[in-house]
Amino acid sequence: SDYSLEPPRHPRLKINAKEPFNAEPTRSDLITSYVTPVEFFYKRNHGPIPVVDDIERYSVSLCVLINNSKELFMKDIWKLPKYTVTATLQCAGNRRTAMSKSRTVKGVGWDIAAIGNAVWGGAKLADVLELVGIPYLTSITQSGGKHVEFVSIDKCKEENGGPYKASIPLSQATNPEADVLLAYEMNGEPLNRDHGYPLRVVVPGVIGARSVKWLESINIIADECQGFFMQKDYKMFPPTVNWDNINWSTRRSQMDFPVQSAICSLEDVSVVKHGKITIKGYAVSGGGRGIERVDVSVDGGKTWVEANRYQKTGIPYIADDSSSDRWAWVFFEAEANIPQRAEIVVKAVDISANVQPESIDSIWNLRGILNTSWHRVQVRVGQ
Ligand code: MTE
Ligand code: MO
Repeated sequence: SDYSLEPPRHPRLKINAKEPFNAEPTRSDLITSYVTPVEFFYKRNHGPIPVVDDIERYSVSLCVLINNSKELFMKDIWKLPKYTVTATLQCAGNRRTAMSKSRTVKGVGWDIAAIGNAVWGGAKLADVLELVGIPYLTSITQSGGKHVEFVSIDKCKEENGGPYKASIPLSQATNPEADVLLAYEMNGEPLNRDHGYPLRVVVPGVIGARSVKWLESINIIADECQGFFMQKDYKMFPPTVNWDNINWSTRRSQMDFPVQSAICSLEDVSVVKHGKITIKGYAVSGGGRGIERVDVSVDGGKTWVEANRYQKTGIPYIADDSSSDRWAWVFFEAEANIPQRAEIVVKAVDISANVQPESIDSIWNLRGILNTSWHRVQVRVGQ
C-alpha cells in the first residue's frame, strides 16, 4: 500500500488516523452551513486513495450473471437522467470516542463530526440496472439475484489487500424512491479523490459504510456480499458480547442508522459568558424518517424545551413536507439562560417516535458503533 499520492486536505480537519486517512471537521466548522463544504466533509478511508487519471478509459463492470457483464463508461452514465439528492452521510463510528470512555472499544476514534450533508449528483442506480434488463421494483431476478454488490478499486488490509466492498438489497437498488445514486458530483463539483472520484454509490439513510467509493464493479448476487465490512464489522452487538464470545454470523449487517443528534456549538467542556447562550447542532434519522422533534435540557435531562428546527435558513422544518429534504439532517437551535454551571443535553425524536437512548452503557458494543446516546456537554459561566 502506498500513501505517497494522497490528495491535499484542509489544515483545520482533525486527523483521527493518518494512514489510512481518517479526519473530521471541528464542531463549529460542521455547522457553518446546512450543505457541508467538501473540504469540511469527514473523510473515512480503509486504504490509500486510488488514482484514476484516465477518465475516458475508466469503466465499471456490471455483472448480472456470471459470464454476462457489461462495461459502463462515464459517458454511458452521464447520458442517463441526472438527479441531485441532498443526503446526510454518517459513519456508523460517529461518536465512538465517547463510547470508548465508558468501556474500551475497537476502532478509529471519532468525536461528533463523522457526518456531513451534501448535494450528490448522479444517475439513479435503478436506471442503471434498468439498462441491463432489471426493471424497477425487482426483489429477485429470474436467476435468483437478490443483492447488489459494490466493489471498489481501493485496497485495504481488512480484505487482505483486496478491495473494499458492500451490498444492498436488490429491492432497494431498483426502487427509484430510495434514491440510491451512482454519484459523480458532490455539491455541484465533480467528486474529489477523497470522496470517490470518479464514481461512488450513495445510499441515503443508511450507514456510510454501504456507500462504496471508487467503483470498480457492480454485481447482482444471490446472497449478501461476504466481504469483511458486511460480515465482520458494522454489526450491532449487545453489551454482553466481547472478543472471546463473539459470533459474527448471529447478527445482521447494519443498514439504516438510528435517530441521532448532537450539540455542535459547544465543546465537551466550555466556559461561556453570563447571559443567554445559543445551543446549536444537528439531528438526523435513517431510512428517510424525518425529525419530529428536538429536545434540549440545561439541567442534565430533568426538564426539556423544544428547539427550533430548520434545513434552509429561516424556514421552519416540517418532517415529510414536500419542501423538506427527506434524506438530510436538520439543524436545531435553542436559546437558554444557564446557571453558574450546567449540563446541556440534546435528544431527537424521529417521525416513527424513535428516541435516542439516555445512556451509553445500554447500547455499548465492542466495535463502538451507533453511539446515539443523549449528547451532553458541560458549561460553566466565566468571564
Ligand atoms: N468505500 C471504499 N471504497 N473504501 C472505504 O474505505 N469507507 C466507507 C464508505 N465507502 C470506504 C468506502 C465508510 S466506513 C464510510 S463512513 C464512507 O465511505 C465515508 O465516505 P466519505 O469519506 O466520503 O465521507
Ligand atoms: Mo464508516
